[in-house]
Amino acid sequence: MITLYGSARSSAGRCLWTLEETGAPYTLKDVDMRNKEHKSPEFLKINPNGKVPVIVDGDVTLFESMAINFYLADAYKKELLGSTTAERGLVHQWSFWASAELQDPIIQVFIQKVFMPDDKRDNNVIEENLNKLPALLTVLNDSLNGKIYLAGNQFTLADLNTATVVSICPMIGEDLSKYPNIKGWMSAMSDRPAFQRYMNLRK
Ligand SMILES: N[C@@H](CCC(=O)N[C@@H](CS)C(=O)NCC(=O)O)C(=O)O
Repeated sequence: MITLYGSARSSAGRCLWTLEETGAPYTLKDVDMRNKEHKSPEFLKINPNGKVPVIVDGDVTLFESMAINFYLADAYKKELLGSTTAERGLVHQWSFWASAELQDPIIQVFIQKVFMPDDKRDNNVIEENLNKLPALLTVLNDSLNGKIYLAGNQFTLADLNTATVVSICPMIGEDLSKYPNIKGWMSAMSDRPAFQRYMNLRK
């Protein structure tokens, strides 16, 4: 049985969505971050970084949400990895792009707008990072031209790993209606039963 440590509202969310897509049985173990459970000696044994998510699956213990997703797909639903070498290349490309390029500016704005008290909020950080988004979102929007999925003709981790980052945009006030292909693609993502089950766990 797989155990996923973390809450649906954290980076563990993308692993939860992947688990729901695979259909593999799992247990979700909430980590009480307010009480610093993620820094406890017990937790540090499974992730010395003191962060969620972590999965334990038999002898396998893994941290880093994207790596966990690749492991889950490889172990439980290989279609999510793409069906040809070229598709697998694209799945890696979009997953690395989402985590290395798109995620940071979005998270920087999210931290300032959602977590920072009014008197500590740095509007320069917000502006600087919001300014990075049009170029990035245009790349994604243009890449989706005439396409349903980011890699090949089926849903893969390219879509899931990228969509989990894009899904933060409305929470930081980034208007996606300027990007019709992204809007349509996100709407197809949210129609997926596994996505809906994951969203129910966020409530
Ligand atoms: N790159 C990591 C990021 C994990 C991460 O930053 N998790 C946050 C919650 S969303 C966390 O545990 N933060 C606690 C801390 O930094 O002390 C991943 O994708 O798994």
